[in-house]
Amino acid sequence: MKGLAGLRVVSFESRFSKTLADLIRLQGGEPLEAPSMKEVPLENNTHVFDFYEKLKAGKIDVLILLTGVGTKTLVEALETRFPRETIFETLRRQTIVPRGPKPIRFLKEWSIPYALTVPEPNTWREILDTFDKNKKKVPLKGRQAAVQEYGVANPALVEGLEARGALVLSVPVYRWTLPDDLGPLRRAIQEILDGRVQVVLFTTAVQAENVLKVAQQLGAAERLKIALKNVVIGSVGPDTSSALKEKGILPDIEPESPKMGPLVMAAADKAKNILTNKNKTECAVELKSDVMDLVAAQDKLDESVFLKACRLEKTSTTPVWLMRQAGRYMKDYRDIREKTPFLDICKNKELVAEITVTAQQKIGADAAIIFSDILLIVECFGLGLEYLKGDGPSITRPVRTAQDIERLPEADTRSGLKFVSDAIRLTRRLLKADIPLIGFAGAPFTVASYMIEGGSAVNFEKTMALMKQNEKLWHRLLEKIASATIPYLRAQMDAGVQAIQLFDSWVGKLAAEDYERYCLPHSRRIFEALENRVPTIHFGTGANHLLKLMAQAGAAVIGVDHSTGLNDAWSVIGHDKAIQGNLDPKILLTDPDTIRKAAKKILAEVSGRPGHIFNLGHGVLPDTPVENVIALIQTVHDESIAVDS
Ligand code: 1CP
Repeated sequence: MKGLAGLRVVSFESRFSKTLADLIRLQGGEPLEAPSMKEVPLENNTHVFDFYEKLKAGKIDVLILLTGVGTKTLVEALETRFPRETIFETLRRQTIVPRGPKPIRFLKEWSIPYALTVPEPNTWREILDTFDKNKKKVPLKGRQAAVQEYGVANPALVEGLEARGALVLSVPVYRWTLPDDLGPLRRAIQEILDGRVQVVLFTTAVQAENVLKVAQQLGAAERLKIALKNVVIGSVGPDTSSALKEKGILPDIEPESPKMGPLVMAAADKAKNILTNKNKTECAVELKSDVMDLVAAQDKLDESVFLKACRLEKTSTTPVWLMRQAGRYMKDYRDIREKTPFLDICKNKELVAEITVTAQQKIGADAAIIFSDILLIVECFGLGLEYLKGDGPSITRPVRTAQDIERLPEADTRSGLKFVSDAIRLTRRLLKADIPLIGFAGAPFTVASYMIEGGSAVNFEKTMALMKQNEKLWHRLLEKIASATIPYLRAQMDAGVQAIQLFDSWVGKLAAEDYERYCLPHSRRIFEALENRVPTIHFGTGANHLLKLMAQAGAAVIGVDHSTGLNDAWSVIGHDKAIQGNLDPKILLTDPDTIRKAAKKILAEVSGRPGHIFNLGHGVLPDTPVENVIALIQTVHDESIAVDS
């Protein structure tokens, strides 16, 4: 009798998925292939190249290497453009601080000296202690530090370095991300939760993280960990096993040789015994769950016209939603606003959910955007934020001087903006199952402009002055904003949004070369950190001259305003990206006939090319009649041009 006969075996392997499935079949098992990773080409590691340019130019004072794999991958990425020896020569001239034995092993192999040794257990605390003890040898105050990250960022370390006066450049190195098609992985998770899987096989360390990430999107990460206790867990080798243990998943099987063949043999040999013991010892957890529904709901969302268009797939009708669709033009909102100050509304999940859902339903939009504001993050920096009726936002203590920026605390957006995640969870439950919910944040430039100007601006004089007069300080500010925005957006994804929009509303004020130098790296860092977990949209106004550069920041969809034709914009950003736009919001102040004509013109221009999300060129204006908005949405749905391929 073959060892895996009668057992259903999940494999998370990606590249060699078929091979592993065959090995499982050879042992009589039924394989469930659930690829959980996608390789990111090394040459796409843009952060690495930006960092290397600075390194060569002598702009990095100290380089901290956090992991062995990351160090190796960093060099491999650089090798796609530069000869190995040149890279080593450059590195030999640097002050390098490796965190522990793994990066040291590579440095020794490559004959690259390092300045300090960090004692065990090599956490961020020991790294900071080591710097404290070696202030003379490797000072941090006023120096530029670069931190190589692999997989996850290390905010505690960055914060500690900044507290010691260093400027910190994070250098994330990526090799893997989630696969484009998450369907098989989601189904495998569902089967595990439903108790229909007996064995799961992990063949690399990254899989543990990715599987839990996807389970989390389904709201089932904790339940998955519990369900896995009833399943035989096979791990290919020690690195994978320690990644699993770190996540609270205990491997049952690890073969002597870390390869797929021996892993399957070991599973065939031991799985049945382990299963018998598990069923005896661990009281079978209640496995019937509502995850089936969660997965079905996720499938429904994935098939929505909005998300299909984000993925450049054909849709039956052109999806449409409107920026500021839940704002002051709507009586339902004004009634609530009469009684409650704006910030109080934003912090009340019931009101947020009500406003978001009512607006989407009333106008029939194909997506909802969570009711919130791009400036709430400013409160987490302790700057004081007010919304005065009719006057827009006002920041009580704007940042203007070096001291103001140095003093900005590390903003803890996960707890400071927890109310946004709470509101997202509630809104998700109240929205119709096939209506995606969009989360958002302001892009670093636009948020910085409010922080510097103290409120809405016309010419952005103070912002421009800071940018041009003190580049280091400018980058420090934008880095701080980006560092706060990343966990904020991750929290929104964890809470259940299906897409993210980054508003860079005022970035069009910048010349292209300034955008590229002062803003692009920070926006790009945010998109990269989101790792394509959901589709991303990148929007700016008056930014025609920046579209090509904005597209390089990494969003899947580019939002364009009404000052350009969609096809022209598309040819600049490339047809591998979806496009969102672009009716002039002033048209909505006219009458239904005029609106219909204008909408049809845009639809005719796009003529059914997949990947168009209809929207305005900017937000709905406060004086817009709601009937006009309804007429617009209706027209887009009725007049969509479906093209057969
Ligand atoms: O449906 C929705 O879109 C509502 C949710 C939402 C969003 C996505 C609000 C509610 N604000 C935003 C984003 C936002 N906030 C942006 C980016 C979009 C854009 O460019 O319009 C910007 C620049 C802000 C900043 C802001 N907040 C302004 C603009 C001020 C300026 O400089 O011109 C204003 C007026 C606010 C307050 C605000 N935010 C949202 C509402 C409904 C209001 C009005 C508050 C009130 O009722 O008094």
